[in-house]
Amino acid sequence: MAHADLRAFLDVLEGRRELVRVREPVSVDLEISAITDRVSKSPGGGPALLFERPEGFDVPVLINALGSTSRMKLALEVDSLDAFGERIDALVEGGAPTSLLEKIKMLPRLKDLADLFPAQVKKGACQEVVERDRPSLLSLPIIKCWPKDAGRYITLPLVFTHDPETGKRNCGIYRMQVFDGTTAAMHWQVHKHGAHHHRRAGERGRRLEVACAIGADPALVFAAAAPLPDDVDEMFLAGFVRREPVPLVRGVTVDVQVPAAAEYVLEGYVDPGETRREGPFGDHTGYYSLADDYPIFHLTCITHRRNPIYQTTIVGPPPMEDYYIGKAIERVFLPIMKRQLPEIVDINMPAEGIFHNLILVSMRKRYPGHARKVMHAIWGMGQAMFSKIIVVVDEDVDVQDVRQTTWKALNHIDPERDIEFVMGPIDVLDHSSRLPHYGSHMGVDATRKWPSEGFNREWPEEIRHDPATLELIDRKWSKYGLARGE
Ligand SMILES: Cc1cc2nc3c(=O)[nH]c(=O)nc-3n(C[C@H](O)[C@H](O)[C@H](O)COP(=O)(O)O)c2cc1C
Ligand SMILES: [Mn+2]
Repeated sequence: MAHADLRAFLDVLEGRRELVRVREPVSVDLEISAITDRVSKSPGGGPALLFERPEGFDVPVLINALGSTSRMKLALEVDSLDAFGERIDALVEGGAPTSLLEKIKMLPRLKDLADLFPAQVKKGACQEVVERDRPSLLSLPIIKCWPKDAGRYITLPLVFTHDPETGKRNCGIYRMQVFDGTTAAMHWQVHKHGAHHHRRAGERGRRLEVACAIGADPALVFAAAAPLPDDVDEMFLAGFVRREPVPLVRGVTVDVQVPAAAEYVLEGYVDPGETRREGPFGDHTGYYSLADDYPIFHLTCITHRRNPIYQTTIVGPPPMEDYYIGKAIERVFLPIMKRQLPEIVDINMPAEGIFHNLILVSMRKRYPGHARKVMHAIWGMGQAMFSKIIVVVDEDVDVQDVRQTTWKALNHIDPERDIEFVMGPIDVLDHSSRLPHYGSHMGVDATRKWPSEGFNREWPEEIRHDPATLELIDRKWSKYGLARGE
C-alpha cells in the first residue's frame, strides 16, 4: 500500500521507532540545524526528527525524514533498493515495439503503466486552508541552516513547472532563499529542467507559473530528486514507486497541478529576466556555495492542510539526509545505466565525493581502451555529466569497499599513461573550476593493462593464501590460544 501522504509515512516511522518528537522549544535559527547535523552524524544517520515547538510558530518542523537507508527503503516500500532497481529496469525493458505482434504483447503492460500516470482530482487536502489575500512566507517555520547563510531557506520544496512549449510537467527540488513575505530566490541551476522552462518562457516574453509543494509522500521527494531525462514526468516515477497514481489538484491561482495530499503549496510565478543575489548558502559540498544571481519567485497564494507539518532538510559536510536520497538514486538507476553500458558491474559514489566529485566503476573489460569508453559514456549520461573524477576498475574489485578500491587502483595506475583530462560541464556547486559551470574532469583507468594496450610487462598475481592452509588453521584455531580472529 502506498503511503497516502507524509502523515501516513510518519506513522510508519513512529511505529518503528524511527521518529523522535522533540518537545523542547527550539529556534528555527541555527538550533534545529545544529541538532540535526549532530544526529545525522550518528551511526546509520540517526532518527527522523519532529520539532513540535519551533519558537514563534505553531507548525511542527520535520527534518531528516529520509536520512537513513532503512527509512529510504520504507519510503520506497521496498526490502532492497537493488531489487527496486530491477523493477524499474523491467519498465524500461523492451523499448519500442517493432512488430504488430510485439505491440499487442506490450498492450497489457502499457495499460498497467497508464494506470500509474498522475490522477487529476477535484479537491485536495493541500487546499483545506487557502491564504490568498495576504499570504506570507514568514508564516512558515523556515530554518536558517548555517551561520553565514544569506538568510532562511526552504530546503525541500518540490518545484512544479510546465514547459511553455510542450506543456509537459517537471518537478525538481530547488532550494529557495526567502527575501521577504512574498519573494524568494528560485535556485534552479542552469542545467536543470526548471531553468529550461524558465528560459523558454523568457523567449516568449512570458512569466512562468510555479507551484512548490512542501511535505508529501516521500516517493515524491525521491522522484523530484531523481535525474530523469527531459520530459519524463517525475510524478509518473512517483506513481510507479507507489504502485498507485499520485493524485494532483489544480492550484488556486496558477494553472499548475500540485500533489493533492501535500502539507503546503506555495503558488506563484517567476518573471523572465528578473534576478537577485542568492547565497551564500552552506551546501552539501561542506562549503558555502558562492552568491550568484537567480530568478525571483513571487508568491500569489499559500494553501495548506489543517495543522500542517513543515518538512525541511539541511545539507552540509557529508553524510547528511541527502546522502541517503542520493544513494537510493544510485542503486535504483544502476540497472538503467547497465542497460546502456552492460559492461558495468557496479558503481559507487562515496559520501565524501558528494555524488558529483567521484564515481567508482567496476567493469568487465573486453577490448583495448574499453575503460575509457565507459568513462566517456558516463560523462555523456544526464546529470552524470558532472562527474569530476571517474575511476574505472576491473570486475574483481568491490567498489562498495572504498579501501579495497583505493588500494587496488593505486597499485594499477601509471599516472601519466592512465589518467586523462577532458573539459566539460561542471556542477554549479564546484568552487574550484576556473570558470563557473565549465572545467576539467579526470578519468582514471585503473584496470589491468593488456598487451593490446601497449603493456608488455608481466602483470603480477594478487596474493592469496592457499585454501588447504586456511582450512587447516580454521580447524586448529582454538589450539593456538588466540582470540577468534576473523
Ligand atoms: C535536498 C536537495 C536540495 C537540492 N537543491 C537543489 C538546488 O538548490 N538547485 C538545483 O538545481 N538542484 C538541487 N537539487 C538537485 C535536484 O533536485 C536534482 O538535480 C533533480 O534531478 C533536478 O530535477 P530536474 O532534472 O527535473 O531539473 C537538490 C536536491 C536535494 C535532494
Ligand atoms: Mn525533470
